[in-house]
Amino acid sequence: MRRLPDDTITLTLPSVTFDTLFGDPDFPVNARGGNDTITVSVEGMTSVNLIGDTTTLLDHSRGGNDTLTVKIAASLNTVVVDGDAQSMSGDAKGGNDTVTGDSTNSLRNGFSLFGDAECAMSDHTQGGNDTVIGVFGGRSANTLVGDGGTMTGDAHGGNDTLAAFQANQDGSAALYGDAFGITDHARGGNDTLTFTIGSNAQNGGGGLYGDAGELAGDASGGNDTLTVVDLSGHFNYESFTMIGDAYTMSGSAHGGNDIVAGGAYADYIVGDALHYNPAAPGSITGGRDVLNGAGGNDEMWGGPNNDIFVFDRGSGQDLIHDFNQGNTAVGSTAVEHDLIDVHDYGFADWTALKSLISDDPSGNAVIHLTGSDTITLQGVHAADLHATDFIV
Ligand SMILES: [Ca+2]
Ligand SMILES: [Ca+2]
Ligand SMILES: [Ca+2]
Ligand SMILES: [Ca+2]
Repeated sequence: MRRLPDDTITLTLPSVTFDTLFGDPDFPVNARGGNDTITVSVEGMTSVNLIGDTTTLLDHSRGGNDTLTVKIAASLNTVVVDGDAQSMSGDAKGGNDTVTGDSTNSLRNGFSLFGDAECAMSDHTQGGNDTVIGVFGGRSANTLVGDGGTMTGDAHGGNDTLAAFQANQDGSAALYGDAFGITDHARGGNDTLTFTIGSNAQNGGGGLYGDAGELAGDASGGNDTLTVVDLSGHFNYESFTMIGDAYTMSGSAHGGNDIVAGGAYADYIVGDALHYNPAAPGSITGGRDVLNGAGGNDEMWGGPNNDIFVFDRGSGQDLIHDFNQGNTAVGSTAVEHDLIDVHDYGFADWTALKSLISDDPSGNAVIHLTGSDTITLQGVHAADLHATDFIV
């Protein structure tokens, strides 16, 4: 396999530029891209597409391990960065890239960062294990994707690390561990997604999707870890939708076993998906997820399969929508057994906890953990709960 040279390129693009830049512009089929380091500064009203290797990785081509950085100043820039290519097909493999967008001190600059390819990853393609970093501030909406725009065929997503950092007052980001859409027999990787709220943040938030916007066909989600870290130390408006697999699961999609840990705000915390369109009753299966909304009044859905809902001191007034009912949501008749972990509250035993559970006027069980922390179980009566439903 021909190996292309390693390049180091640093350049500044002036205002009003429309450019596509490649790490390996002349890329013969079945070559291996160089390990390139490319740093681009953009000044304003610039549209740039920075690509670590080439337009399309075909056949047995391999992307290099590239370090791509775009620094964004002024305002109204459009930035798309691909760790490897715009699309990948055949048996192509993406490299293990580090892709960074930084618009900290600028206004209205949205960037889209992809660990592998912004368009399709098809056939037997394999995404690399990439690090995708987005740092932003002024009124921008940003997108970080671990692998590609879409994954079809037998494509496999890499095991990626996605890190969004809100360094300034306003801004949001959507993080997808693998792709916007995954279908056929494609599989998501095991990804780590983190959104950090910086000390200057005031308004923002976003969506963290362990795998994709939609998992369809016979696609499978990976085992992902989603976390919000709050360094602001004071209460602002930041709200997150955090989903272990995908916003929508359809057909015969399968959820992975995910860990979802929210921030100090009112979040949506979801193990598998928010919406299900099964091809037949029970054709969709969920993973065994661990969900922790942390502070704020959170809404939680474990989805199908046996999930664990964890509550630590200061968890707020939370609502579990589908305790032991996630399989029903996809039309499965399999018995499901979710658990509620309240170990952090230090109750002596089940008897002590049971005395704090009663029905609200609508007949939903409410667990009164403290004067300010409660868990409401939608559609479950207090009398239906047992010691085996809890980790005390
Ligand atoms: Ca890559
Ligand atoms: Ca991935
Ligand atoms: Ca997942
Ligand atoms: Ca689940």
